[in-house]
Amino acid sequence: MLSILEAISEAVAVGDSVESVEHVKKLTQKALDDGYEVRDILDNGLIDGMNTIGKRWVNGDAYIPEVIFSAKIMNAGMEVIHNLIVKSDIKPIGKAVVGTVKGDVHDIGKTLVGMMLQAFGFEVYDLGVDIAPEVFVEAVKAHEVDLLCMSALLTTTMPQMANTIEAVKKEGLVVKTLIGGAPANQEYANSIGADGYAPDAMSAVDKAKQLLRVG
Ligand code: B1M
Repeated sequence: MLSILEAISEAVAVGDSVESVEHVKKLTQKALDDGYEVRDILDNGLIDGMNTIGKRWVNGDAYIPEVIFSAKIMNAGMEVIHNLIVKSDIKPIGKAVVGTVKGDVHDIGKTLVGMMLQAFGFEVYDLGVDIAPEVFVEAVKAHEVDLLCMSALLTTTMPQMANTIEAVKKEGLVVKTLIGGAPANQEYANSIGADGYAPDAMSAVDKAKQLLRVG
């Protein structure tokens, strides 16, 4: 018999109907009720399932609509976690803008980072995907945020993170920059002058708190 986390992972990876969305919501709620840590549910349940379907797609064993459907199912599970933590009434500890950089439409990891930041006490402005440097700059100014979070999933769009940091510096804005996404790493963050890098959504929360010296 599958453990609850394995069941969540499988529900995300092989989900193919509207029922799958409800199924993963129930399983996620049950895992929370059973006392599983949020990080565990994410890493060994929801994200594990997304990784499985991702690998199947890359190997030619799944089609794009299946990947997109899995993403929807994963987001449904995330919402359950998000609602629960937000209900715990944590006061905002900082303001952050999040977005996926110009030319890149991958939104799952970015959305996850935004949701987790919000869930753990940040006021979050999620700009969406394909965000140009000047749009990030305008959002930082408009919302007077402390933290600018950028996600890139393609090696070809990574340089947009550097361009955005350059644009922010050119404007003389006082804001910490945090980057992430599969092709990014600490070395790259250092090379483009980002203040921080995080490999996953939970680490992004830890890093954000560290950069802003809060929480
Ligand atoms: Co695309 N894709 N994709 N894709 N896709 C990848 C990224 C790829 C690695 C697959 C592969 O070929 N092996 C590859 C990139 C290769 C490269 O450049 N190195 C790739 C490619 C090539 C492409 C296209 C070019 C394919 C094509 O059209 N020929 C195209 C590009 C479109 C574009 O953006 N212009 C494309 C399109 C798509 C879909 C639309 C089908 C779909 C996206 C759907 C959506 O997002 N709504 C898609 C998907 C789903 C993937 C894979 C399978 C899964 C990505 C994902 O959502 N993972 C991916 C392969 C893979 O990664 N295994 C692949 C789950 C998510 C939770 O992880 O986003 O990595 P991730 O986020 C992680 C961490 O990276 C981190 O936290 C999250 C975990 O907690 N993180 C941060 C992310 N952002 C962060 C920010 C932070 C901190 C941490 O601080 C600010």
